[in-house]
Amino acid sequence: MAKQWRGVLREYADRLDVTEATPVITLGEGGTPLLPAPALSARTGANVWVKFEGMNPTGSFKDRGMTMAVSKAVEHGAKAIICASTGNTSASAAAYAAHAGITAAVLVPEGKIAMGKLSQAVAHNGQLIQVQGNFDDCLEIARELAEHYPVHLVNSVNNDRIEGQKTAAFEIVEVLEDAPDFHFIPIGNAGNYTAYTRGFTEELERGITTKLPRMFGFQAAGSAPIVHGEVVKNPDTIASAIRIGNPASWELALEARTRTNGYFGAIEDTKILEAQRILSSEVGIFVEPASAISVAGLLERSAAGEIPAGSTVTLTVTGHGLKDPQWGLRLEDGSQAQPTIVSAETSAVADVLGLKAQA
Ligand code: AN7
Repeated sequence: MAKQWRGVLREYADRLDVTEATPVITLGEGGTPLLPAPALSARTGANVWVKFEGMNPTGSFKDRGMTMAVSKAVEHGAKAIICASTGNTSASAAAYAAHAGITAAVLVPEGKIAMGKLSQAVAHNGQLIQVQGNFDDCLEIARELAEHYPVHLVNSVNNDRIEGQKTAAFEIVEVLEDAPDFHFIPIGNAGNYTAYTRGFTEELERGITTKLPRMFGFQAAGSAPIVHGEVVKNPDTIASAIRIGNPASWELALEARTRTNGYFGAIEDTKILEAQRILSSEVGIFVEPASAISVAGLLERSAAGEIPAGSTVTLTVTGHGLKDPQWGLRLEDGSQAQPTIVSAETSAVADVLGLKAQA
């Protein structure tokens, strides 16, 4: 029988705080493809690879951290977990809690999370609470609840989440057989930026790699507290996953940028949507808007002359496009795609396609 990927806790048991006493709560996360992106290489002159994290069981990278956080929560006897979320964390928390047979309470900003993610949280029987506030308000409440009530916090302020997420860097190194020169990644709370930096650092310390990648992180222009160095009170962007004004891992991210000679940039929503379309139409990978910011960041930095030809570049795209499918139907001029309707005749379809019958 072909070998089945066993999830990140089992695959990387020697690199994580997993013991005999840890119940492994897994949905088979990790082991996602690192795909060459010839169209992006052609556009930039770099050697570009995409880490497609939408291939995780709930469709985002959050599963890597959630298998760790929920397994450790259960190890410590937790019967209920709680998180604040812009959507993906809630989907993942609800799924892993369901698998573990415990309760997940999820706090999301009212009306500000994508339909697919809302659907997942409900489908997995999460206790979904829509808060009349933004993500930052939700996180504050979740922290206070975890402090004063018997619920275990699984946001990325919980180090178990960062630990699980660092495994994506291990997987990249396994494929490339070294670290890349540059790694591009979206930033919301900066947990994942921190996690990849930790993963790449551990690989360097083990002597597996020869360098640290320069860690390039991107926030949406209307929601760019780290880039501008101040909390954003009312963050605004179509990339709802990263609509975060006061990132939880801010300090860790600053430290990681310094250590990797990294960069933080802000990207306008129109550029995010353009990059999403380039990735879906030229590479064949459909991601949600927040994830496309990695691609937009690369195109922007490349145009600025900051990415030397021949550099090895990896991009993390964090969540699947099916989470928030409305953006795929939006055409470049902002209008909605209208399907062409024809009668049920071969010749009618051929006419629309501009095909001429062969002689
Ligand atoms: C697709 O689900 O914060 O910088 O509550 O869903 O580690 O926060 C999501 C974040 C990037 C940013 N891409 O990662 C949540 C949440 C996608 C995301 C990020 C998120 P961090």
